[in-house]
Amino acid sequence: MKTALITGITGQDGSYLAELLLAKGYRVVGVVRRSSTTPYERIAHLVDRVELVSADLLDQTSLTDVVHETQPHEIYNLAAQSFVQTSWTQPVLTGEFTALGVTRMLEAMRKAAPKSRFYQASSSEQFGKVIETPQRESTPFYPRSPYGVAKVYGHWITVNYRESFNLFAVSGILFNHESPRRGLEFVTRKITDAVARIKLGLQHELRLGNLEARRDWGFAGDYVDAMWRMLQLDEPDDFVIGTGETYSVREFCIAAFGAVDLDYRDYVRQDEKFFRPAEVDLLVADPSKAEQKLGWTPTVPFAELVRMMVAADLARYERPR
Ligand code: NAP
Ligand code: G4F
Repeated sequence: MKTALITGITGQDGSYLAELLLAKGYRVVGVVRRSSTTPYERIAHLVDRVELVSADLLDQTSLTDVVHETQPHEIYNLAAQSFVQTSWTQPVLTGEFTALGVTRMLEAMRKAAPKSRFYQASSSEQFGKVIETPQRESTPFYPRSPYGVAKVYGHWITVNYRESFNLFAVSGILFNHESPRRGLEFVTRKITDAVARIKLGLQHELRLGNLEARRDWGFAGDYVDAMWRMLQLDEPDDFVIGTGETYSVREFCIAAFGAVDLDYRDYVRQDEKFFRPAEVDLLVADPSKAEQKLGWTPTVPFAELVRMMVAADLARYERPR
């Protein structure tokens, strides 16, 4: 039986990845950070089947100990301060978690389990003010936020440890991926949650920032499968993962409100508070390398993703009524 260690198991991707690996027969060990409460809502249905161990991206000793004791075949480093907007108000913390946290995990693996295979959660935010469209593995990085800068560091330190120490370490440059488990502060979930509340008379307007930003949005369940495929290769390599389609925040609103027969123009208001100091205007992936070398293709088109998220939020609010 293979063992997988997942940092960030309580997050959106961690929960889908744990499901996938359990279905494949893995022993799954998840890193959680110490808290006075146990907010494991995304993995509540899995806690009997996974092992949870305590460690923190800020603490080298705890990370090295966990890797030493677990001796994982595969390490998925998903933990991060992942909300771009917060990276401007907490830039140093974001750098500690999202950049140096990667080095700490790589050091833990190098010292305690050098034969393990390491996946780093890189991001399309690294492309930022894009140099070319669509973005592929060779596209130069131009990050536009402290988060994006931290992810560029995490990406290159992973490449560097692979080349310096001959570790099996790869970066997946993943474009935005969403689901009913997406955090409520991210724009897609903020919209689908508001659509459900408005439809049920619990809310009357939705305040958003830049409606013209374009993203390549896919389904998170598909993207964790790509992570796993990367760690099954004969040779470590980095991949762009996305759908190859791009839509604006406005188009997401049209689809989400349209799913419950509402017109977004009656409810959406723009608010300066949600604009960013520097924006990423356009992201769209060229996933052809992943298609060819991983045999990976996305299975959930944009319209279906939006409908899935709206339906899940409606069901969530309707349940207690
Ligand atoms: P998420 O839902 O925000 O989950 C983040 C996870 O990191 C949570 O489990 C969180 O634990 C954990 N974490 C944060 N700080 C930690 C610390 N100091 N020590 C230990 N754990 C810590 O993020 P996601 O959407 O699943 O994304 C997973 C990864 O992929 C992240 O690295 C993100 O930056 C990257 N990424 C995401 C996307 C996307 O579209 N979703 C695209 C590209 C890359 P708590 O539950 O305790 O907060
Ligand atoms: O949903 P978002 O906050 O996601 P963003 O910034 O693209 O980052 C997400 O995807 C990255 C991959 O590219 C990940 F690495 C990262 O961890 C995260 O998962 O914002 C999407 C777009 C932005 O252009 C933002 O300006 O939506 C725009 N937007 C407009 N109004 C808003 C809002 N974003 C948020 N969060 N809230 C708004 O009210």
